[in-house]
Amino acid sequence: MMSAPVMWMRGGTSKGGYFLKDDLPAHTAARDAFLLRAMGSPDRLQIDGMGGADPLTSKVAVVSKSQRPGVDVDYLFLQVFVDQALVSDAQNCGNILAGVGPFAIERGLVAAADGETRVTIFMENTGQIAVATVCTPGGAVSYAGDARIDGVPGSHAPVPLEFRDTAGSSCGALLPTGHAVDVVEGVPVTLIDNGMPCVVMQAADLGITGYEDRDWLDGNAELKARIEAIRLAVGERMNLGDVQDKSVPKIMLVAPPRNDGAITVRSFIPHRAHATIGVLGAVSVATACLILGSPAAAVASIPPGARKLLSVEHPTGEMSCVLETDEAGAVVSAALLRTARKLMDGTVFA
Ligand code: NQM
Repeated sequence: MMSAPVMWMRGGTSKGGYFLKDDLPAHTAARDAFLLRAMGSPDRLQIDGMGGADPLTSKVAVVSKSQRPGVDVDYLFLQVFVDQALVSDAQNCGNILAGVGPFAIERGLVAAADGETRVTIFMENTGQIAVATVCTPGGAVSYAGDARIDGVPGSHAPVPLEFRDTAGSSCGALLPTGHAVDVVEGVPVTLIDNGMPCVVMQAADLGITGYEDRDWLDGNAELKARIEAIRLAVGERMNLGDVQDKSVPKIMLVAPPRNDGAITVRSFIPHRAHATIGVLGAVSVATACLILGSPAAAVASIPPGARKLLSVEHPTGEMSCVLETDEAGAVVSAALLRTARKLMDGTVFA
């Protein structure tokens, strides 16, 4: 039996194990075998492990002090599949990212200032930078505060996240095919990557309203088969290769907003419906809303000005993205509010 020190944390609307890189096996195959056993995968219930029987609670952050100039820590995100023996680094995760700053301070990788501490994070999955601001009154992390995010009960300390260079994070370009619209399996879609590779299409084109709840979406085998066919068809075109065993691209089904937001989204990540929406997924969908002629732009309600607050409505509320655009209307940065909470600090056995 192997064991490793770990902190279990909620990051945004996700939950997982946060490890120091040096505390995990150095070789990828050994590391992945350890994480599968720690989470209890493959098993639908993850009964023999720490995972929560949901892709949103079967996540891992691997954190180390960075050698890069101007960067505090390196963060590798790993998705541990629930019912398959797969661990994937082919996607990033902006929700788990919310816990990385607090974790790095708690483990002594970053010195805390009195008040708040900005932590610059290199996201290894995509080679890009995020800046998280962590509440550190008296030089110690505080998780208590007044910030609320939909999908998480109660209020917690705010963890604002800023992204500056997310376009083409995994696909090499914001629009990997160079088109605002491609038609795949008869459905008009935008293939886009502003931090997360996404296939954005109108829910109505799949015969649903886009206002259904997670359980209904998860129970609809016909819909799921249709979107999986679209997903498999676009992998190569998005420069992601064969995506059969990958958790990207994500599927985003959009509809007009109902609660004064910019757009409504139901996302598949990619085989289960998301309870809310991913952080970088939301940034990518919000960016798609600004692409003229796209299926998202056709149903979105966009505020004027170079700095836009876009509220992305999801199954259990909304996520507000602040997008900065340049003179040409291209998105140059994105910011969002998340919260995080330390749940347990100890040793996991596998
Ligand atoms: O898009 C789920 C989540 C995510 C990813 C997923 C995320 C992001 O909500 O940045 O946060 O899309 O698999 O944690």
